[in-house]
Amino acid sequence: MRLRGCLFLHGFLVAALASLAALLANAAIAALPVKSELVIGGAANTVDIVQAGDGSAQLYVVDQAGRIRILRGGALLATPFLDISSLVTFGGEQGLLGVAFHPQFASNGKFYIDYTRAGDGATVIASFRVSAIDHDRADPASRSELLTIAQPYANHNGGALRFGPDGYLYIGMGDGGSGNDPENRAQNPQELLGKILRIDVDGAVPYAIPPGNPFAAGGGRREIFATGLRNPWRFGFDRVTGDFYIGDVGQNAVEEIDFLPKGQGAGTNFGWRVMEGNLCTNLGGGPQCGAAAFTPPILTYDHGQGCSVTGGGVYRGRKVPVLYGRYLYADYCSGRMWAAARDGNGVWQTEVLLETGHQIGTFGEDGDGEVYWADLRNGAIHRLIADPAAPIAIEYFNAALGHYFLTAFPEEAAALDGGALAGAWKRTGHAFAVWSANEFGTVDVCRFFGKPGVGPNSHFYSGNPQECAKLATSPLWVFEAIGFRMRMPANDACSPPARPVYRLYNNPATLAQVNHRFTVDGTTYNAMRGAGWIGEGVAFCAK
Ligand SMILES: [Ca+2]
Repeated sequence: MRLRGCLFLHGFLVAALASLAALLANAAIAALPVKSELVIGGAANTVDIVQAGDGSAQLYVVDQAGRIRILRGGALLATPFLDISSLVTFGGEQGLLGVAFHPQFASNGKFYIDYTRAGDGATVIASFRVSAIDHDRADPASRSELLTIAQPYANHNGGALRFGPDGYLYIGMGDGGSGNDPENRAQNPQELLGKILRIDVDGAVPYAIPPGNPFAAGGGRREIFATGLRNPWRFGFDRVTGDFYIGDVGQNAVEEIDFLPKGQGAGTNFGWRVMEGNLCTNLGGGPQCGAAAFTPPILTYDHGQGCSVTGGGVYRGRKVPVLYGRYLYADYCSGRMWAAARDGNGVWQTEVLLETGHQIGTFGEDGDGEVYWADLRNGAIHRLIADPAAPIAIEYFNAALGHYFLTAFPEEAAALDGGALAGAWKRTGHAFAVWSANEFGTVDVCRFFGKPGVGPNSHFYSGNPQECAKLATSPLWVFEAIGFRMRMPANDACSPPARPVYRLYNNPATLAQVNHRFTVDGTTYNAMRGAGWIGEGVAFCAK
């Protein structure tokens, strides 16, 4: 018995779900159980929040006016880590705009900044070293300019700065400013404006060109990595997968998130100024709108929902398990924050996570992957936390047993986390929200495990009462508990905002090796299918 295809819906249940769907259509959106809490106020003009990757718990907070301050133990150190305010033109979209710490910062003390300089407002990429005698201070005398880029207008300076998984420094450059890229710079390979640049800060002084850059051998500026961007204000790499997410600010109509899988995308053209998001601008100046030469965004929203996108990162922390693997981004004007992920068909799905009411100018991550965001205007720094009142099902894996397990019982999770139960159970990071017992339209999910020595080496969950009854009388399975409550899918789909929980089983040689996994993460579902597991579609719908 492999339980393949044994999730079935009986007629009465389908009918009940259909009438339920009508009822629920006008119900309040059930958001993810995530809240935001204030970390600290008074950090003025925060445009970047970065950790140094050196194992320390502190964060470096960038003040657009030209200072970097250390946030440690819930307070900002009084003396700035770096103060270059005298070197910076500050105001509007100008100032100190980004910082990135060298991947070997712990040993070489190097970090890099992006600012618009005093006088002409040109972009400068410069490196610094931490002080040899005081690690809470940068050495101002260590400043070394790597790259200077003239800015024809005051706006659209980009400013994002991050090291990629390839060890190269990625630099976000806006199209130079004004409106509609009047000199068509983003499509011009002889211009550094309107691009993502990529340089090798270790290969030469001041830098070398990575051989994979599209114009490394000629045809355009050698620093260019990707083209056709309007104002890539914030971008970031997924610390687990290495995938690259770019928030590119739109003109008057559409905001967009662009995406490149790890190690791919050198030479990608993201379309501006021929396209704004998925729209044709009719400005011309490059390939035809909609041409295959352009890589479209994975996510867009129009100006009914905001006016300026702030790209974030993929949540990889532990404190908000339901966000694990989700890409977070926000709008500066509306304060709306979204969480996005690919479903089991590989299609990007997004949902509103929070209505913050704040002018979100940046996201940041600490060393543990916990996510912070800042209000650019009032200086407040916040972080995302789980709503402790909302139940979730947490996934564990026992590597020795090759066995996945889900629990929504807090006492059981505490016992597993504490090592009180046999075997080395570890959280996978994956989790999903479950419904409370009294929530309308939900069903009990029964939980079974394979009878030792007889049944599969697996835990199994079902929201189908007939299936629960069948397993209860099977010699192969032992009933454990009603694990949690879920809604059931209709035609293998969940009615948003409920999200599908996919079921997989491996393809074993013997019954004893059968193992099941239930995951809300579409990327994981597809990756496991690619690795030979058998996908069984949507088992139930998480809150
Ligand atoms: Ca674009």
